[in-house]
Amino acid sequence: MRRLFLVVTILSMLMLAACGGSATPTPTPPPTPTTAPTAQQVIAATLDVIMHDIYFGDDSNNIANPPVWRAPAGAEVTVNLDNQGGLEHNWAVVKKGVELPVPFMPDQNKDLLYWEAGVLQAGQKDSETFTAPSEPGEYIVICTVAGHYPAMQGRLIVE
Ligand SMILES: [Cu+2]
Repeated sequence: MRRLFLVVTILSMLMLAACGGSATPTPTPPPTPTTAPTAQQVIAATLDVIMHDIYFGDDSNNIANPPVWRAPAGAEVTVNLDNQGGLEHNWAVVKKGVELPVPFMPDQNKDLLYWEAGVLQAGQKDSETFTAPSEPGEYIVICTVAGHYPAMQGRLIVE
């Protein structure tokens, strides 16, 4: 009986030492999530732009029915441009909230643009990349070639 008491006493002392005796408690690690997030997530978007004389996309009435492209805010955007027209065309995102002059003059009004792909010759294809605006909202897209806006326009929705 005495021997059993001794064993129980030693065991409890050992347990106390293991649990509470340590001066610097080791923090319990947080539970490991089942799906670990990647170190850096790159949000990307690809936009297809078809250019005609003188409108974007399928509907020739860009004023009443402007084509819409979408991109997440701050995303790396790849723009695949295809000029199927017989004239030069551009695809340019206008800064948010600016008043666009009619006609848009590519030389004088460049500072109103957030980004432009650059002028494509008739029949030319090109791929360009830019970083989408960090501010969500609706951005006007225009062709900067003199006289093509407002006939040739669209919208970039930043989400
Ligand atoms: Cu154009």
